[in-house]
Amino acid sequence: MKEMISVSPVTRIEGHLGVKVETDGGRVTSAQVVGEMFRGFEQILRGRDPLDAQQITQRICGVCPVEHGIASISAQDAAYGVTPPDNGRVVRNLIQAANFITSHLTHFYLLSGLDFVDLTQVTTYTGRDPALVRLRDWAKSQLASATANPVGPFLPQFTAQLIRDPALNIGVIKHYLDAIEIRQVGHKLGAVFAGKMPHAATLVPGGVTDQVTAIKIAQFRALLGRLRTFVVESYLPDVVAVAAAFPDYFGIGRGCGNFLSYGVFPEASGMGARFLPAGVILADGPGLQPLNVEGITEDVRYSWFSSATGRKPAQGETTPDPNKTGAYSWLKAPRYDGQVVEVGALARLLVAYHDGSRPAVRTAVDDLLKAIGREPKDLISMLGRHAARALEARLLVDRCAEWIEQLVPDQPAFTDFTIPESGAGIGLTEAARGALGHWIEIRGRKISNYQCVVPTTWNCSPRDDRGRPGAMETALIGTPVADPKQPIEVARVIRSFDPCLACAVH
Ligand code: NFE
Ligand code: MG
Repeated sequence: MKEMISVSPVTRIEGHLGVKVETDGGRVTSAQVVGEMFRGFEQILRGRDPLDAQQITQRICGVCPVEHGIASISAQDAAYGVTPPDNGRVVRNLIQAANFITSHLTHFYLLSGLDFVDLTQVTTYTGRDPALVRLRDWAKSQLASATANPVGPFLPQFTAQLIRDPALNIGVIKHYLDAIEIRQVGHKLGAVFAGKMPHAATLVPGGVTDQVTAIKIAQFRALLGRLRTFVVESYLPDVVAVAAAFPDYFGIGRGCGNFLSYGVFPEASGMGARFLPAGVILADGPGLQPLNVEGITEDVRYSWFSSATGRKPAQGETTPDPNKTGAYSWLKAPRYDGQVVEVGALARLLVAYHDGSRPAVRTAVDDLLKAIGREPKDLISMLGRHAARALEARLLVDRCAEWIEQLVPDQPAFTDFTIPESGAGIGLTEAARGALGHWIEIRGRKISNYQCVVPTTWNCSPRDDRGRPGAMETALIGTPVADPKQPIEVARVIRSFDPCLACAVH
């Protein structure tokens, strides 16, 4: 029997997302992923001073502002022909890595956690952990009051099989509460060199405006240690345990099998070798291929834009048309060599794994696969995306400990530059959610065009000009749905991408 299921709005994500799926015989046969609002940052930037760009684009999002700032200043570095000194490059990496780690643990516990844990078990908690005791007493009082919306923001939730092992369940709930505190530590870590978080004040072309001092290095080390303890002792083990509790989800939400990464965290002067490398893997291709920036285009046939379709971002246009016939989303449809690709931590990890030149990544992936008794191909799944984020957080807490020792106190972190009369630049980096690119064009020392191609635009894109569904639309196809009124399986696949629609529609 065919059923239409609409999940709109999708909660516990960032931004305005609606998902419609059709099922037949209890499985999804087609999906429409809808970006439900328009924002217009690319219009706002036109005619402005280029140095406004890294501050304005950071306001695209409160979750990944640093990455928009880095993409913007990298595009400007290229347009101005300026190279940050090593201190500037390393400080940028540290601010960006702090944002990745904070974002990943926030996503697993605060956004996705309630898809797995059974909160009602807290009401029978008999232990002495003060945070759990407070939660228990509060939950009991809420449930006793039996209002229409009991125990928000935790309930109501879709009825589903949740974690069955009571010890694991209460342990993950405890870490959910810890994560609320720990993400403050993550923001403080970023703010050591960003001046403030979430929107970094110190990011500029040529490096950073902050000064590297011995005191800041010591502050960073101390905060990193706290974050590291949580990632190593709670986050990664919880993801492994949750994966063991929901083994079916290694076979659900597999998606298109095409992956793209721009690479991130340059470890040599200029934008040279990146800790996580750039590359493309196509399911029916010869394996890992080098990234060709010229392969990136954006289609708009099914998007509410009247501007030209199939453009490369450097020539991109953004003209909204809310009445366009046949369109169903405010996202454009980015494609690589005409192919649908998935971006994100899983793409970065697979590219780095196949690249083979990063022993730390290979060892971390192999150790994880051994711990969960899986093969690399199993990572291409709903659970694989969660595992990739946790592994990346683990790799980054260790790498940050090495980067911080590379800073030289009281040495410059900024190289001066002049803004040319006209010019252009591309800034390619990775945000927590995947490949992020900014394209800037300057005429008369003002921004004449600015185009952003954003991770969730890749992942949540609508159909392209040839009618092929986007990465999340593809991943939803085949998903089993036991009860159309409680489509938890669909929600779990959606959240495995960690979508941010605020970014995607920019
Ligand atoms: Ni608004 Fe973002 C990240 C970017 S996702 S969170 O990570 O860029 O599209
Ligand atoms: Mg754009």
